[in-house]
Amino acid sequence: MTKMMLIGKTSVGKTSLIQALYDGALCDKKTQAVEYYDSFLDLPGEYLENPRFYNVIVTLSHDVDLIALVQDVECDQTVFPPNFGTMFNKPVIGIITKIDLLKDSEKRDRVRSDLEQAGALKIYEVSNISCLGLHEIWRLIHKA
Ligand SMILES: Nc1nc2c(ncn2[C@@H]2O[C@H](COP(=O)(O)OP(=O)(O)OP(=O)(O)O)[C@@H](O)[C@H]2O)c(=O)[nH]1
Ligand SMILES: [Mg+2]
Repeated sequence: MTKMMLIGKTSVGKTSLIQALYDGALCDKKTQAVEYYDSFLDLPGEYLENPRFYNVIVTLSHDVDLIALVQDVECDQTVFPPNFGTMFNKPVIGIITKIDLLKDSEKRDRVRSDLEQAGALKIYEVSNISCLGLHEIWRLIHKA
């Protein structure tokens, strides 16, 4: 099974994504510490928001196979610096969450472009509410 690290700012829906995949419920509490859950390594948003923690993220990345940069579709300003993904010696993908809230496709395109500039090679769109796109994430994890 592929191990995936989820990196994204607070409240983008990282923990909810894991919960939606495993038990269908959305998350109702913020992540306080690094948490391992089956194939996922879930980080509190603060690890990305404060560059002081970048070295911790890089160290944790040694334990995983895949890095996912997570941003929600409503996000107006990215917190991923350009080429952020080059810090890792691992493949990097992007996940756009809360796609159920999409009203303006230009916004989605902007988020897509943010993730591409940060270094995401492929981008997935998901909703943890409608479950749209979750099967693709599941397939990534279960790829041999
Ligand atoms: N509309 C919508 N809301 C979502 C979705 N996923 C998560 N949420 C909501 O977004 C909020 C934050 O979700 P979390 O999963 O806790 O976010 P997080 O990225 O783990 O946040 P931190 O643990 O603070 O880093 C919760 O109120 C969720 O109900 C989604 O796909 N669509
Ligand atoms: Mg969380």
